[in-house]
Order: sequence, then structure tokens, then C-alpha cells
Amino acid sequence: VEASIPEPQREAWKKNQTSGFRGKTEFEKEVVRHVETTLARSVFNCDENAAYAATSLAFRDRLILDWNRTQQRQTYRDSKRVYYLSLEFLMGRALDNAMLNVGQKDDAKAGLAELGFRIEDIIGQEHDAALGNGGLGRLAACFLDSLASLDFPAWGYGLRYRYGIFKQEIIDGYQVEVPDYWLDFNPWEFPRHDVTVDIQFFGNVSKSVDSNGKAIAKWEGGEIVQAVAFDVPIPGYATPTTNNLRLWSSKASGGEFDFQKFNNGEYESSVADQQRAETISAVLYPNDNLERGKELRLKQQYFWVAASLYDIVRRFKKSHRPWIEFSDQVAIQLNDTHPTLAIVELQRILLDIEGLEWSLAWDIVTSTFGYTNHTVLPEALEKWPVGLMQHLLPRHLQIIYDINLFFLQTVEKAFPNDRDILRRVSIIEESQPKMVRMAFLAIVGSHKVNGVAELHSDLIKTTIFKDFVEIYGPDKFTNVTNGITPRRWLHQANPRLSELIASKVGGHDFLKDLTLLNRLERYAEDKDFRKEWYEIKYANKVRLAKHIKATTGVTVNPAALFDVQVKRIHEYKRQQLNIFGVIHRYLTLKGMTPEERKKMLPRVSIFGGKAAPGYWMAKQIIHLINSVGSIVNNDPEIGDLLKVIFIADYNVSKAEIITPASDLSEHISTAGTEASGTSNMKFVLNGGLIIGTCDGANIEITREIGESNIFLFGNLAEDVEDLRHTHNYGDHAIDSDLEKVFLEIEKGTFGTPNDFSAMIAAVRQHGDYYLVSDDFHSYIETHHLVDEAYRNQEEWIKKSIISVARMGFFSSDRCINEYAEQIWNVEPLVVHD
Ligand code: 475
Repeated sequence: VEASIPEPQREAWKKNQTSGFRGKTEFEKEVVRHVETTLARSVFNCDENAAYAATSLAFRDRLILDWNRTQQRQTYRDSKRVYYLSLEFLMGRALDNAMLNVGQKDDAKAGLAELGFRIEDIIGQEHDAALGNGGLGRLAACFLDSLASLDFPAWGYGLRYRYGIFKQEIIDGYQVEVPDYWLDFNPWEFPRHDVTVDIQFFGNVSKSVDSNGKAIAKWEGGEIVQAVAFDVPIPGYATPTTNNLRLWSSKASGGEFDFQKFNNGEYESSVADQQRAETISAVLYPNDNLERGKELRLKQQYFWVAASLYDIVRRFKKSHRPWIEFSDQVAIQLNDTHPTLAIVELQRILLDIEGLEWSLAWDIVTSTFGYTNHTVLPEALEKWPVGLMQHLLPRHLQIIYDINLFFLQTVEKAFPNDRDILRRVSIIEESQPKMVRMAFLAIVGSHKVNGVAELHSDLIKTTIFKDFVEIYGPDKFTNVTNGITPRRWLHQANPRLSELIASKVGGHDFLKDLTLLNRLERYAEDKDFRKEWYEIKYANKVRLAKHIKATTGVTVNPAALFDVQVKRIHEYKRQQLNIFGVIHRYLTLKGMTPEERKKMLPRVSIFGGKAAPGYWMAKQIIHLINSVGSIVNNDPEIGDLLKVIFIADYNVSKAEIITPASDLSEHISTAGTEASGTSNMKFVLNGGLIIGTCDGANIEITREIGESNIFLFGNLAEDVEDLRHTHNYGDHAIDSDLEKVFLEIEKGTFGTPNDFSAMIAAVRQHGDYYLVSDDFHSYIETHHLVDEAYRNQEEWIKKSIISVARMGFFSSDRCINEYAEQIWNVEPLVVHD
């Protein structure tokens, strides 16, 4: 039943509408009000944390008013909405973003100062919302910012994990994982205890025939878990549009306990039921580019997908339109295969609950969904045992079998002479045990499939999804190159650079149309401008140096070249290549006379990133980096010439400090393995140059900024397969400089050699799958080119300015507009005052 105020009383509501604070004075009033009433504190016990809480609540009040208006407008207009389904949203902090997007950071800064606080300290109180692993989750967060900033009617749907990605501590050079309990105080979510959905698991399916001879499937029994909605407002930049991110939290159905059991004295089992239900949304799986096939993970997926679809369908039904119009009103994007069950769930709703015919239902389903692939790594491709699916979701497995049957029938008709193709493309892999191939299900159930950079989108068409291109034709497959939001990754992270740019390109419009950066290019020839540009970079390096000193105790020279690699630790991303290169540099320095050394350029090699807790080799890499650091950083012969830093607990808010402070960053994956990469874009946008392989978006960055502004090295994707083949079947000689590095490690220079023997064996004995040796020489040579280029500071700064000027393409706004046009067919809806 709709609880709505009757018409005659609405006048009173209108008269009493709040408008939220405007200006510094009203802001201060709101802060004091929240401190004294909401928080029940006073001028005598208001610490920074309380000031953070009150400031956030003041901004939250602002956001929720815009949010209400946005939702009302979107409902009233009944226009097509986009739903972005992602198991990960790596949001980071919200306060700074809210202040900047609403456009009242200056008021807040002045107001807080009058109340006795520094705004940076207040911003620093906030705990990161770290509901993601890495690139995929951060991309989802950038997309939400762009969707709101471009006024698209869009909702994100995810899980409200009680624990986000673990916090990383480094103890004796090793990674230690600490739980990330972040919900202690979270002013950015609105619990909607009235928005709940019952989610069914297990049980049986009974089939019968109705009076018209139609088959009826009934899913009965099993258990019910309740999904509760928590809403997070997503403010657009310089627009009142405020979208919604809805996160589902699990709890036992029927409230806290099963009262029947409770009354019968079965306290323990009633509490156990409750805890089992809450386990579903308890923790984010900490694997990046890896699927481990755990039952709880599949439960998370269905729980989230079923709650979201129920919500979406409920909203559609309010408009009383015929089902045939569903995909005119609804576009659902699947962020990788994690939400693929949504395809099956919508088919189930239409078939079993709404009573539609299979083929009509299936047309609706396939015209609704789009699927984005983020990786070609075989270990990341999702597969679920048929037995597990049968047990957990018996009706869904039947529907999957039917989808597969109809699909294979069309394939058989189209390729009557090719028996093997049916085996290759079947959604069910006929292995022991049988597996459901989620990517194939996602392709069959969607109208568009996209990769995330040009090379990657080409690769999926020629490798893992080749047969599907034959079956559906090439038009079903497309590319949407990733992007990043310039609001967070330039304006918020690097305010001084953002202001300098604004002063030259005609104000802040470039934050909404990043191609306007091209107006900067002519200033590359302006010596005074270059000086200002350099001073900002230097100040950002000083800030990072302070952070390094405070967290590691190591003093680094801000005049040195800062060489940064921050991202999840993974063999394919090749942090091992980087640290072997650092050792090579160290050995070279050690072999020099003091006179020769004086001519060398000082460097700081900075690493950061988490290893999945179960990824042993990645943890070895972290250990080697720290071990090298502890030797090199304390070597008096080396001094400032080389420092090796591992920044613990790399996350979004650390990235906001690190990204603006790099001179050079490393994007050095084995060619063909990194789907896109997005930190490459962030670094260049902040005036850092990059060294990288011809992989992912590096290729398009090169095309945009020009070959002379990037340091490319290494083998090409097209040659990787052959090289791997020769490693395994030919004689495989290791690069001689790399061999010297290995021998030094084996001498014990960096601690117990045994600790690192597996990393060396991976190259020497186990086929060097990631081509570390093949690329080593080219990598070292290219670093020499970097040193030479850095010596000529004026030229280096020119490259930096020109690169930034040419980065307009990599805004997530461009990216979202491409999705909207090519895949979703949706249009912006401006929310006027
Ligand atoms: C790519 N995560 C980047 C980025 O498109 C790309 C997979 C399985 C289970 C859990 N997490 C994952 C990813 O696959 C992932 O983060 N992929 C990344 O997506 C955005 O820029 O190259 O590695």
C-alpha cells in the first residue's frame, strides 16, 4: 500500500519544505546543530571525529533533498533507466567528493576554520568505503560519478559488505591482513527497513500442467533470507542530479530471531539461523582477477541479483506498461559475469511468476542485458559446478538447461557440418564435474558484449569468444574503452593543478568536458607556465615524501625521480620485473666509482598494492620488495641515489596522494594480459609520464598523447604465444643481466635466498609464462631512456603538459556516453529547480 499524503494536506508540506544550507553561515549553523543534537555533544567535547560526523551530516542533508527531487522527477517522467549491477563499488571517501560536486567546499573550509578545524584534517577522519578489489570496482565508482554528472537516470546495485577489502599491514616485510570493519559510523547510507525482499535458496521444483495444458513450474521449500536496502546518494558534479546506489544487506527473514524457535527454547539454533543469514553479505571476496568457486560466493551473487531484479521489476510494474515495453524502460549492465544469474532470474520471473511464453520472455531478457568483460585470464573466468547450482537454485538450473538447449539448436542449424562447435560453445561444459560457463551464459543472454580497451575487445573476439562471433556476427561485440572521473582524479586529488588548468582553459568547464584540456597545449612553450607546473608537481612530491616518512620512517628526496607502481600484486602485472630491475640498478650503482656515481640521477622506486590472501607468489613478491628496500635504503654508499619504498594498504584515498606525485609510473603487464588498466590514465592526467608495454589502454594513450611522450618497451601481444611455446619446447636462455640479479638474490644479499627461490624458478624452470626474461633487456634499456629524458627537465615538463592536454578522451564521461548510445539507448534527464 502506498503511504502518501492526501492532496489537501500537501499544501502544508510544500510550505514547510527545507532547502538545505547555502553559504558559510548556514553551514556552520548546521554543523553546530548536528554536534549538539544529532551527536549529543558540545563545544566542550567536539573532537575532529565529531566535526567530521557533523560536517558529513550537514552535506548528507543537502544531498538527500537533491536525491528526493531527482527520484521524483525520474518517476514522473517515466523515462528509461540504467541499472549497473556490480559486486564491487570501490568508492573511497565521500565527504570531499560531496563538497566539490555540490560546489560548497569553500564555504565548508571557511566555516570549519571559524569553528576551529582544518578541512584536510576533517576530510582525513573518514574511513574509505572499500567495497572492491581493484580496477573493476573502481571503474564502477567512476561510472556512478559520470552517470550522475551527465544527468542519466541510473541506479547502481551492489552488496553492503560488513567487511570491505582487508587492510594491509607490513610486518617484517610480509603482508598481514586485518579485517576492515567500516560500518561503525557511516553517515552516507540510508537504511530502508521498509524496502525488503525475501530471497529463496535450495528447495525443490514441482512441475504440473494447468487447465490450458500449459506447463507450470513451482519452486518450493528451502530457506528464505531477507534482503534489506541501504541507499547511498551519488551526487553529480555541478548538477542537482543525485542518483542512488542501492546496497543489499542480508538478515534472517522474520526479523532478528525465529520467534517460534525462540519461544520453544531453541535459542541457539534460532541465533545460528540469524548468523547464517547475515553471513551472506558479511565479507567481500578479496580476489582480483581470480574466481575460486566457493558456495558462499554463489549465494552472494544470487542474493544480490534476485533482490535487485525484484526491485527493478516492481518499479517497472508501477507504470502499468505491457511487458513488451520492459526493455524500452530498463537497461541492465552486467559488470563482468558476477551478476549473470540476473539473466536467468528475469527469465524465471517472466515465465513462472508473470506467466509469459518462453520466446516472448527470452526476447525481453536479451534486449535488456549488456555484458562487460574485464579479463581474459583463464583463472578469472567464472564456472560453477552443475551440482552446486542444482542444490542451491534448482529452478535456475532447469532454466539454464533450457536456454542452452534452444541456443544449441540454433547453432546446430547454422553449422550443420560442425559437430565440435556444439561442445565448444555449450553453456554446460561436459567435464567431470560438469560446469556452468557463466561468460557463455552472459553472452547468450545479452544483446551486446563489450571489452574495455581496443586491444582487449579484439582479443576476446579472436580468442575466448571466437565461436560466438561466428554464431552471432561481429556486431554483437563492441569496444568501450575505460575512462576515469576527472572530478576525483584531478580536481579532488590535485586541486592546485586543477586550478592552474582552469586559469588557462577558461574556467572549470573542462571538468565536464575533458576535451577542453587541449587548450593547454600551447602553454607547453611558455616558460613561466612550465615553472608553475613543475612547482605543483614538486609540492605533491613533498606531500608524498611526508607520508612516506610518517608511515615507513624512510627519508626520500623530493628532487629524485619518483617511479611508482601501485596496483594489485599479480604475476601478470609483473611487479617482479620492476623489482628485478631495481636490483639491477642497485648492482650497477654498486659497481661504480664514487665519481661515476655522482653523475647518476637519484630515484625513488615506490610500490603499493595488496596480494590476495591465498596468492602465495604475490606475497613473495611483496616480501622481496621489502627485503630489497631494507638493504638498499640503509646502504651508505647509495644514499639518495636509490630508495625502495613499499607503501602499505594502498587504497583509494592513498591513491589520491600518490597519483599526483609521480614523475614516472609503471604499467608493465605481459602484452595481452591487462584488459585496460585505469591507473595509467590517472597518472598521465596528473602530469606523470609512463613506462609501459603495448597492452590494454596504454596503446590508446600512446595514440592520443603521441609516441614521443611515453616509454614503451617489450614484446607485442601477437608474439606472446610463440614465445611461450619456445620456452616450453626450445632451449630457453635467461637474459644475462637478469641472471646476475638472480645470482645476487641467491647469494643472500637480500635475506634468506630460499624465500625467493620460487620467483626465480618461475622464470628459469617453469617456462617464464609472463615473459619476464624476454622483456628484461628492453625494460632496462627503456629505463635508461627515462633517465636521459629526465635530465632535460624543460623537455620533460613539456611532455608532461602536452600529455595532459591530450588526455580528454579518457574521461569516464566519454565512456558512459558511449555505453548510453551504443548499448543502453538512454538519454539524460535534467532535474531543474
Ligand atoms: C582489469 N576483477 C583491468 C579493469 O575494466 C581493467 C575478477 C574476478 C573476480 C574478482 N575480481 C575480478 C577483475 O577482473 C578486474 O578488476 N579486472 C580489471 O578491470 C576495469 O582496467 O585491466 O584487470
